Amino acid sequence: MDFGVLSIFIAVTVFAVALAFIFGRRLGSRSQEKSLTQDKPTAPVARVGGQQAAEQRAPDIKPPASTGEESVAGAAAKHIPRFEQRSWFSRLASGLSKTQGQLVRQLEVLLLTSKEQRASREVVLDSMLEILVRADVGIRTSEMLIEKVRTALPTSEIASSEAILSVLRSEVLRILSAPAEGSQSSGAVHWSLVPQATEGTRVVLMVGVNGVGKTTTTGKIAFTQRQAGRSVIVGAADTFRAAAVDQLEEWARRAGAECVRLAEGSDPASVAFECVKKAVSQQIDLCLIDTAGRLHNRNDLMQELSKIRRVTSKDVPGAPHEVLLVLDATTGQNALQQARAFKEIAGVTGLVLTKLDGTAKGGVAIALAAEMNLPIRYIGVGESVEDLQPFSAEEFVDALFSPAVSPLQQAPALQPMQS
Ligand SMILES: Nc1nc2c(ncn2[C@@H]2O[C@H](COP(=O)(O)OP(=O)(O)OP(=O)(O)O)[C@@H](O)[C@H]2O)c(=O)[nH]1
Ligand SMILES: [Mg+2]
Repeated sequence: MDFGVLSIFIAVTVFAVALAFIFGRRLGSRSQEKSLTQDKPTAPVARVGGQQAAEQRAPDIKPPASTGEESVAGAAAKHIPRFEQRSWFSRLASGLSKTQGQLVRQLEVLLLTSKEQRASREVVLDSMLEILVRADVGIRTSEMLIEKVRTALPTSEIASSEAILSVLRSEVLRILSAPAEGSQSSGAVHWSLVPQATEGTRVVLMVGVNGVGKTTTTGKIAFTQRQAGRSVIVGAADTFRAAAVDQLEEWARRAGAECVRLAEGSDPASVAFECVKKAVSQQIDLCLIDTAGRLHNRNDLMQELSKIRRVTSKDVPGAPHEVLLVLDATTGQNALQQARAFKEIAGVTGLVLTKLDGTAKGGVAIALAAEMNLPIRYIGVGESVEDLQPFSAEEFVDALFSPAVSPLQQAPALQPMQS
């Protein structure tokens, strides 16, 4: 009997504990659900608010537009960044921010402290020279700039930093504009990718050392020219690496341009020849030939470029109309040595300066314009298609000497929000 009562008591107790446990859990999850539901309205508001705030800060920065092509793209597509909208000046200013910090901001600080300390003009000019050289403006060009400032300064003391920077600014603008103006006034081939009705196909050869951005630049030019409604054909004359050909082919596919390729290891001159021939027969506006990277001190490789140049003129007299030397701005003064060698052997007519976004050595643009007398045709400030633009000396100087680039301008493009 006792045992029976005890059993019933234990059974009832276990049942009650089980019920309490089940109800407890239900209540717990309900209150959790409730608190989540209560939290819900705040979460999207915070996100939307964040986005709105970001849009107010940087109205020209938008999430990258979806191309819808990602699934089709192969391995080569990984090297091709997505199209992203932002104003060019914002990209340029942001891309030049490191050089600006190394050059203009340093000069501002120097001039400010020198004025406070009433430093003598010669001491200040020496320090200015040092800053210019450190920003890769090059010793010769830096000395020339300092001489201009010395002449323009009437007093022995530093009176106005604005006046000094203004002298520098206009002198840098003059230097950067001079080669382009010179090439036009001397009757040399005008830089225009737009052929006149009578001009026929324009042939442009892309040259440079390894990894400077030749293929990317070829692809970007093809892309933007196609967007502008011109017909474009590209030639993959880097026949050493299959990957290089694939990379260009992918760019051409995206741009809507034909790509001429031959078997791996073919003579690069044959590719150039075939490409120009096809361009002429199909009356294509622009024929861009991408070549393999080569060391400027390797004579055999440099001679190969001469051969490529020669064959392009067989079907188009006067071709190539432009030989663009692509230079990586991060290499600083080394870019000058490359420019000297390529100018002499490959008949370079213009420069493309890439990767300005990754360096404080952007002052090399000034040295190149001053010492090489070659016009800068394009500059690259990032990997996106829109980060390569025709060079404008005015814009470059405006961006370089503009007030400090705010963190907002430097902010990376917004990524699409996670859902
Ligand atoms: N940050 C930045 N990267 C760039 C720029 N231009 C090109 N690049 C990158 O530089 C790398 C090399 O570019 P490529 O176009 O393959 O260079 P290449 O001169 O064809 O190289 P080789 O054919 O091997 O000689 C790629 O990752 C590009 O995305 C630029 O303006 N800024
Ligand atoms: Mg390449």
